[in-house]
Amino acid sequence: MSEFKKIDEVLDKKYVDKVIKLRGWVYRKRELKDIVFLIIRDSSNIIQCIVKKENEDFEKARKITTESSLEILGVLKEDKRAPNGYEIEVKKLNVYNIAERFPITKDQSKEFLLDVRHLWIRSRKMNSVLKVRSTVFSAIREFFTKNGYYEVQAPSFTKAACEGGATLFEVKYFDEKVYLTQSWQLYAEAMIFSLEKIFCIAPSFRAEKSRTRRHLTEFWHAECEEAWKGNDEIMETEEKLICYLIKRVIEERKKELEFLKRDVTFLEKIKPPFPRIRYEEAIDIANKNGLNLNYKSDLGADEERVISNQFSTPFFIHHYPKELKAFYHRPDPKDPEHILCNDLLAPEGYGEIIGGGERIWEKEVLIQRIKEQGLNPKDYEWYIDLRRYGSIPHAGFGLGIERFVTWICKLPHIMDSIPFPRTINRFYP
Ligand code: NSS
Repeated sequence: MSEFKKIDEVLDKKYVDKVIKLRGWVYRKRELKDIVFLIIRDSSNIIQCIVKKENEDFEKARKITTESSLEILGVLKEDKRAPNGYEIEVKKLNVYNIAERFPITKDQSKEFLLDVRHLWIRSRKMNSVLKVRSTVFSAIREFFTKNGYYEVQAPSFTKAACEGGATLFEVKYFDEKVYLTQSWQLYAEAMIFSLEKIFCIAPSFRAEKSRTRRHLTEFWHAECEEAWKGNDEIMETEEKLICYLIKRVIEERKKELEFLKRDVTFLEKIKPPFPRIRYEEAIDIANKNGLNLNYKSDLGADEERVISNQFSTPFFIHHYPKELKAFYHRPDPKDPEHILCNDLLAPEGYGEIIGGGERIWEKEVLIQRIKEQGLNPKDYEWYIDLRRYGSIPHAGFGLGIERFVTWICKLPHIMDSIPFPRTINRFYP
């Protein structure tokens, strides 16, 4: 066991008047004639430390700058005026590095904070978001493994589009041209013939030219594929996953949600089943709220915001017109102009967080849909093969992890939900 404690651990009556050792960084510093106040941060929290003039390290403390790294030995005291109600009277101070003038001061522009992202991730806001994000990743794994799914991986270099050619990133692959994957899905559909219930957490890449609050060019995708399921049943899995993630985030990260000023009681009220509305009903809701759409209109960020503002729980939109979605979605045999697909939208204006549905499992229908979408069946030979050898009904979905984290933390922009965001004009640092 390390002799050093974490700040969160010592914010406790049982350590009052005890000698403790901490290490971390200087979050703020204030100096009076006879006393230096240092607010120290570590990964867990912040605490006020005081160094008095009679301390032999007083001069050292005066030279300390914001973000300097140090370790201290001191005695914990209760003090109502201090942040978190405790402070440490420093007895000994050891400095690792006196930081140069830290470029981040109050009231910096969003653009500047993105330029110095490697430093901004130390902020308390980013610290809280990253902890929520960490919980979301582990909760996704918990959910799927507890429910009998195998974790598998798919390649990132691919030869054909899954989600439309417009957002493919080309990569020179020796003398060939390949693309960065948009989704594991086509490979997942092959793997269910071996494992039946599978999931994956991996980055997906999309050359998104749209500058919206919800598009990244590299995002983390939690995807699931399952044999023997249809659209209705996969929606059930999606809502169970989302409820599980909300529950785990509230259990583990209430403090962080509160720091981010997220209304936790709003999240606590979310319960399955989620409302399921047909695409046409979604269009009607949009039109009642000031838009002017028709029954073939695509729903982008703006339209989804209007619709999702009318809900206080996540909800599904299903049965989109077949022209609006990727080739692999299964047309409803009772209504072939519409497909057995679903988008799960977060409320409060956030919009789509999951896209999923039932896959075409009949070979002829698949070839026809590939052609209708202007794609070449030759590029999908191995995928069509899956309909030749023991084809079965199956369904799946993909959750955009940053979209989910953005909503659960109620962040204004998707870039706040990932440590180093990638967008059309942002790939540094
Ligand atoms: O295009 S999707 O709606 N669907 C698929 O990729 C399916 N092949 C998934 C599957 O069934 N296995 O994307 C799924 C989700 C979508 O709902 C968003 O939450 C997220 O992936 N997504 C994104 N997040 C951030 N940035 C971008 N550009 C982005 N595109 C999709």
